[in-house]
Amino acid sequence: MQNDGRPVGGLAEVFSRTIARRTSRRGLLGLLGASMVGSLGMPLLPVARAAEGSGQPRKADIPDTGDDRSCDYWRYCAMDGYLCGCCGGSVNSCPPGTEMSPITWIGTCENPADGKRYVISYNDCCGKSACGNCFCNTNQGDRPVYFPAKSNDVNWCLGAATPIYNCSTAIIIGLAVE
Ligand code: ABN
Repeated sequence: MQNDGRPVGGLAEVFSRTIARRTSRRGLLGLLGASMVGSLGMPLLPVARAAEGSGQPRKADIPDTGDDRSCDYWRYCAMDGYLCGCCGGSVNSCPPGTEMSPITWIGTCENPADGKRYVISYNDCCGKSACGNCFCNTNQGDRPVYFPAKSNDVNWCLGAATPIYNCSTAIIIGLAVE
């Protein structure tokens, strides 16, 4: 078949002409927009449902009390290290220039604000020499270092890119299941 002197495949031409006749440009844009909005929402749905169904509170809903730069703060019940909040980081984050250890020691601490027990992960921050501020050694549930899996006296930076220990965080993992 010829079109303006250019050859066009027969079946392809019939197909594209049919599509062109049946759709408007606005309609196509609408369809494209709807599919983009739909695909954005899709990955969120299972995540939202998982959080709802797990029985775990959302982090933002956990009540809090106390000074997270003081060793008395409830999340530090099983701490052994320098508080990252006194070292340029925070209770949840490492100081600039350090990286969080991917392996960690966990403890279970009671939150005085709601009387519930939470699993706390004491991730070390690694890559700068020991901070030296706010040393905290509460050790609840700690066992001698010859039980490495139950001891907090371990440099978890040994599992990071650099073994140099700087400070420790105390991150809420979730409600403890007794
Ligand atoms: N997990 C805190 C720590 C770091 C280095 C040595 C002992 C304990």
